[in-house]
Amino acid sequence: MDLVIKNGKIVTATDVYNADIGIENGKITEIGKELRGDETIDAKGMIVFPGGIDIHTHLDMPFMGTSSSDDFKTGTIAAAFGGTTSFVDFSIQSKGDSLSKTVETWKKKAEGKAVIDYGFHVAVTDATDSVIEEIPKMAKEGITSLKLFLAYKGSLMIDDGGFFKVLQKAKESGSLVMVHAENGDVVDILVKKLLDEGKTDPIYHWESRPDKVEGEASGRAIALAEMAGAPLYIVHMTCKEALDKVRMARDKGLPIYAETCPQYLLLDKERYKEPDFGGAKYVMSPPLRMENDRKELWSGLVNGDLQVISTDHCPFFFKGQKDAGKGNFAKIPNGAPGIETRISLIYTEGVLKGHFGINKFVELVSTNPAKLFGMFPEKGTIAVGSDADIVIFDPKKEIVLKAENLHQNVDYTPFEGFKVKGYPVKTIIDGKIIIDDGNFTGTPGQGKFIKRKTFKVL
Ligand code: DUC
Ligand code: ZN
Ligand code: ZN
Repeated sequence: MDLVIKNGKIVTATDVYNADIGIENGKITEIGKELRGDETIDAKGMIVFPGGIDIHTHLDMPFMGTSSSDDFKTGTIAAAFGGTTSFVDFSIQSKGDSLSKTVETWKKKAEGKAVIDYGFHVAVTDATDSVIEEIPKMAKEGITSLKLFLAYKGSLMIDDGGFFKVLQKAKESGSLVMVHAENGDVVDILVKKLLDEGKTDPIYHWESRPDKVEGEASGRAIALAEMAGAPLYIVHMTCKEALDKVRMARDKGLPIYAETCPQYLLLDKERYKEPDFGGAKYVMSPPLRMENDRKELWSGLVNGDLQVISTDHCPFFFKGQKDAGKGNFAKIPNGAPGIETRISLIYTEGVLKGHFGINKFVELVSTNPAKLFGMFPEKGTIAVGSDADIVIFDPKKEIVLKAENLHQNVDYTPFEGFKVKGYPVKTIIDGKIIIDDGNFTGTPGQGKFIKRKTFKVL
C-alpha cells in the first residue's frame, strides 16, 4: 500500500471505531488492524474523518462590479487548510451565453489552479428555450445541479415562469434545482425607499432584506417545486420564517432540502452596527438575522429539516472592495469568506457545545453534501473503495481565529477572535498529503473535476 493511516479514531456519519486505513492509487483499499504501507501516518489521539465537502462557493466570480477575491488556487488551498477536500462552485450564466459555454468558462478558471476536487452547479439567469434544452446534456456531463436566483433584480434574478420551466426539465434529467430564496422585487423597492430617505449605512442592507422576504420566496419556491413534482434545495437559509416553510413541506413528505452556513448560526444583525463602516464585512444576502433565528437554525439541523452546512464563501476585501459601498449600502459587494473556517467552527460550536454528536457533524459537512449532489460513496465517507480524501483532526488543538493566520485571500474573517478547539492537522486528497502540520505540500492543478451523478433522495 502507498500510505497507511495508523491508530486513529475513524468517524463517519454512522460509526466511530479505531482502525488503520490503507490507501493505494488514491483509493481506500483496506480498513483493518496492523496494516503496513510505504508511508505511514501515526494518527494516535486524532480523529480521522472524510474530507469536508463545501457545495456552496463563489471563487473568482464577477459580481457587483468586482470579482470575489479568492481564485481556484488561493481558495482551494485555504479550503484544504480548513479540512475541505471537495467543493462545488457556481458557474453563472451571462445573459445570452449557453450553459455549455458557462461551464467551460468556469472549468478554465479551475484548471491548473485547484488543489482539491471540484464540481460545478450551473446558475441559469436567462431561461430561453435553447437553454432549457441544454439541461439534460449538462446532466450527462456531470453538472447535475442548477441554481436559480429569486433575488438580484436586473442581474441574476429569474421570474417564476423561467424557474418553473427549469424545475420541469431538471426533474426529467435527474438534476437538483437549488434556489436563492429572497423576493427580489420587494428588496428592490425597499432599497430605493431607504436610499431616498438618506439611509446609506451597512445596517440598512439588513433593513432592506427582512426575514419575510426570505420566507415568502422559500414558500413560493417550494410551491413551484411541488407543482413541477421536482425536488428542491434551498441555499443559505437564515431564519425561522423560511425554515417553517421547509418544515411544513417536509412534514407533507415533499423532497425539499435546505442548508445553512456558519455565519447564520454564529453571528447576528448586531454586527452591522460595527463602527467605521465595519458592518460592511457582514453584508451578504440574505443578511445575518436575530438571536432567535440562530436558535431555530440549530434546531433545524438537529431535527433534520436542514441537511447541510456549507459556506457561501464569497470573499471581498474590506479595504478596496467593500468600500465601494461607502455612502450607499446597495453598492457593497455582497458576500463573506468562510471556506477555511467551516469545519473547525462547526466542530467547536456544534459538537463541543452539545448541539449534536460527531456522526451528525460528519453528516452535515461531508456525507449529506456528497449524497445530495451525486458524489457518494466515492466521497463523503471512509469505506473500502472510496476516494482517499481524509482529514486528520486534532481534537485538542486550540486556536483563536485571526484573518492574518488564515490562507483565504482576503483581509478579514467574520469570525475574528472566535476560539476553536479541534483543528485539521493533515489533509489528504486522492491519497496525497497536501496539508502537513501547517504546511501546504500539494500542487496547484492536482484537483480533479468531479463528474457528478444524478439526484437521489436522501
Ligand atoms: N449572496 C452573497 O452574499 N454573495 C454571493 C451571492 C449571494 O447570493
Ligand atoms: Zn445566494
Ligand atoms: Zn452563494
